[in-house]
Amino acid sequence: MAHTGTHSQPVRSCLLLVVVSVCVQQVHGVWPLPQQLHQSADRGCLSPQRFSFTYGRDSAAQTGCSVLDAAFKRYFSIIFPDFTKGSGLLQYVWSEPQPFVVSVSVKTGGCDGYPDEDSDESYNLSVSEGQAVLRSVTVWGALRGLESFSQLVYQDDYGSYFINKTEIVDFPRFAFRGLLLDTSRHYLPLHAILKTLDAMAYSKFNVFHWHIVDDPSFPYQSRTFPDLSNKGAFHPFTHIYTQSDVMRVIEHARMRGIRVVPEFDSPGHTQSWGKGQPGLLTPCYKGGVPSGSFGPVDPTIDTTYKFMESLLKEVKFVFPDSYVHLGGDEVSFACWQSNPNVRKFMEKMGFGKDFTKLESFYMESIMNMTAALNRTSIVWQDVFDYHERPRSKYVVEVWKQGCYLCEMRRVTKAGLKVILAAPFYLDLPIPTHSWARYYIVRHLAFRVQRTEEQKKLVIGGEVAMWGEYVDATNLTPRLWPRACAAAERLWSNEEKTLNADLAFPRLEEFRCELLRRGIQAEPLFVGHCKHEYD
Ligand code: CP6
Repeated sequence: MAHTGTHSQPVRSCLLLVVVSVCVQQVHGVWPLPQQLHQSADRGCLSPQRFSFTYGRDSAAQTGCSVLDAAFKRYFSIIFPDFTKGSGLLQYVWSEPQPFVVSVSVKTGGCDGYPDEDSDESYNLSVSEGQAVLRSVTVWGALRGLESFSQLVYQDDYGSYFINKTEIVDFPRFAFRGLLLDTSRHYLPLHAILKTLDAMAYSKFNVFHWHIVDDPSFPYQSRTFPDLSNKGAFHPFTHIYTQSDVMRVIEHARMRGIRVVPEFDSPGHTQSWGKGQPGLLTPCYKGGVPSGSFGPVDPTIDTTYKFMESLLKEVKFVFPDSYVHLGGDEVSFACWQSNPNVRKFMEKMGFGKDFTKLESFYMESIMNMTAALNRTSIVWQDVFDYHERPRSKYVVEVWKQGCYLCEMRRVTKAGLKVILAAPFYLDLPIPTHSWARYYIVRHLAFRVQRTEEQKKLVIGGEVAMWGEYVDATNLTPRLWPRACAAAERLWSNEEKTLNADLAFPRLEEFRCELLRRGIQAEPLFVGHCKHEYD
């Protein structure tokens, strides 16, 4: 069982000069809750001078493994921030350092690859006197185990570091645990994205959904179509992501076992493309003449498909993930309807007056292109709703609030994979204490007609930080710690984590840990952290 309260412990001070100590220690928990966690009151101390991570003798990865070499350094600094920053020396002067070794063994190498939808993230962690043994199948599992290990370490009032004897067996409930950032409504500087990736790793999120195009701006600097950002970004030099920025994001994410899934949303949400790609958007008509305004991408002309094909080829070249998000949401049909060429095309295709057929025709074409490039398409639920009998396999993301479980049932019944976003909007400025709303979501509660196959098709969920009201000034406190609630829902065993009251003290403690790591997470309620941070 996880210990979440305070526990009296036998005095086992690390100090040679024994300080009179009222030894009421809090055993540090792990967020999100591991599948199995056994902790004992026995504890040992750690000192930064005698602490090391090493590769186990039988490990397929050894020194030189990029992902784990970097993770060892990162987690050393996270566990011992004082030591790394060069302050807090006093506490070590009197101590007799005990060696502590964390031995990490992975079954398969693969240090230079990317995490993907089939990556095994399971790990076993055993912490005992003077050592910890971490075993996993892949380096991605080892990263999850290192994160849990780092959360088990705590400091007493004198600054000494401790860890309790602990056994963890852990694996994720869902393979897809995403977080969406919208860099179109507001530009987010690179450092804000990188910091979000750091915090994602602390909560074991593993997919960064980069909503990179929308009506207000297009900050992605395309190799093939540089005018898209030259003319469609808020500013052509300062508010863009260059190819090297994108590579930095992908590498920062890879180092943390996080996939980067870009969203090139069309045919709607593309006003910003119109400026740099004349002829792409549908001209809207008023009173029989062009009104001067433009609607969604024009699905009736060949040049549109040539453009999308070139763009998707570039996307395949730049983004290594097997998934590409193609959007397809919230297409307004009024402009298409006003345009005589579109109406003629509808007639020729036999679509009658049903514009959902036109959208389906367009989406199917670009999904076929994506499949031909060996990539899996994700689309917003609108695409499925317009086309319930899918001709090809794609992944559906459920975003409409309403009866989202009904939609999950329909999508899985049609044999498609589904990701749930609807209950996880974080952009709206509702009070922090509403975190429990995200916590109590039950993905699989569509009991009517639910088969085992359907359950397997629910691959995960995603928190969405839409950008209308969010930029780098308020991103972090609006995301954290509320996103952590969803993170636990997506990682942990549902039966052990349904009670938000039980989770509350653990989440408060984890929020303090985020502050300690430099993530400006909002307070959940009245209270204090053991150390104050600003
Ligand atoms: N932007 C884009 C949005 C939303 C969508 N697409 C959205 C709108 C309302 C809600 C949630 C999301 N802001 N491009 C829909 C997927 Cl409640």
